Amino acid sequence: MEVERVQAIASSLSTTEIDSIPSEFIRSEKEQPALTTFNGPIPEIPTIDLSDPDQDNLVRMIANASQEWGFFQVVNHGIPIEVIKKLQSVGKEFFELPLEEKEAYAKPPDSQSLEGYGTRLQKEIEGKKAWVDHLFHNVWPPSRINYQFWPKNPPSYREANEEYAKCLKGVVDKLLMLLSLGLGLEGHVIKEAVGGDELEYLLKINYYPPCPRPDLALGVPPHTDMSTITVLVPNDVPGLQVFKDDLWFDAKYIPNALVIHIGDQTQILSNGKFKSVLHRSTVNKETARMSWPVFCSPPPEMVVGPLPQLVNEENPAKYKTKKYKDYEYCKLNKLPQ
Ligand SMILES: O=C(O)CCC(=O)C(=O)O
Repeated sequence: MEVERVQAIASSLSTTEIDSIPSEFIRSEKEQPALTTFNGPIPEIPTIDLSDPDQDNLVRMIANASQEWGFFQVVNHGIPIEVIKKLQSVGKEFFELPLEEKEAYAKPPDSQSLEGYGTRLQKEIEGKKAWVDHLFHNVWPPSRINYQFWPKNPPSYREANEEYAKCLKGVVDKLLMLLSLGLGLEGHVIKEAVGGDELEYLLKINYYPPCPRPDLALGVPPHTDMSTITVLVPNDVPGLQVFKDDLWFDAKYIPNALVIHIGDQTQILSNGKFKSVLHRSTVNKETARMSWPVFCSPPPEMVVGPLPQLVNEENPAKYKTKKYKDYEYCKLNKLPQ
């Protein structure tokens, strides 16, 4: 095993009476959620009704949210509630299996891909650990699926995930079209620039066990997503925070909404007009938090850079044009792009 699972650490602590956590999970004062979360009135983080028949209005709302926050939630997105509930229940069942059963899906030590059950994702800054375990596997396109990493238990895991992926495609296509229109381009431009129907959907399940000191630890540390967009389903335990104007704001839990993160590839394509949101997650003292982000990213060989239609002498390219796999390598290893 690469490192001890946080779920195992949490359950060993729950048998003691002491309210403490191992020091490698205690964040510096600059990062501790109790000291850095904004306490005043929270500005309205955009919630967008995706069933709005007025397309111009939708385009405007999504473009504004992507420019100002790089983050919004969508309601009336068309994915049936039962499909989302099944995705959540099979994921929860998997994380409630005994550790040894989950280890059968562990990410192989020398694997180049992110797929598998695991704990550490990126190089740790200042040696600090994140209070979270995860499972990653691709859900689309079929040619990129490796069922080796899809749990066989519960038996309905595969059906629930396939159903969700099928429904999600419609939402992602619509969002990419609206984002494209919001840049003043034809609706197909962004999707084509990130691989068209080869756009890859990587599902991650985050499992944040209850934490005796949620004031000191973080779930996922601050980061932007390297994807084009990320679509996230949370459980009902709040914890996602977004950074804006130098402050960390709690994103409120909206039942049945999908959370959308603008990722680095959209920031690059739009030459900085749309912003990739810096976000992090906090943890809860009593209850396990879970989330299901799907990172929609270009295929590894796809070359991505600022769209030529958006670059000119007054507005030169702000980012390099490079293969997505090279972008990903630098990001995961915290190397300059
Ligand atoms: O759990 C969350 O709400 C955020 C998860 C996240 O940002 C990630 O897994 O990259």
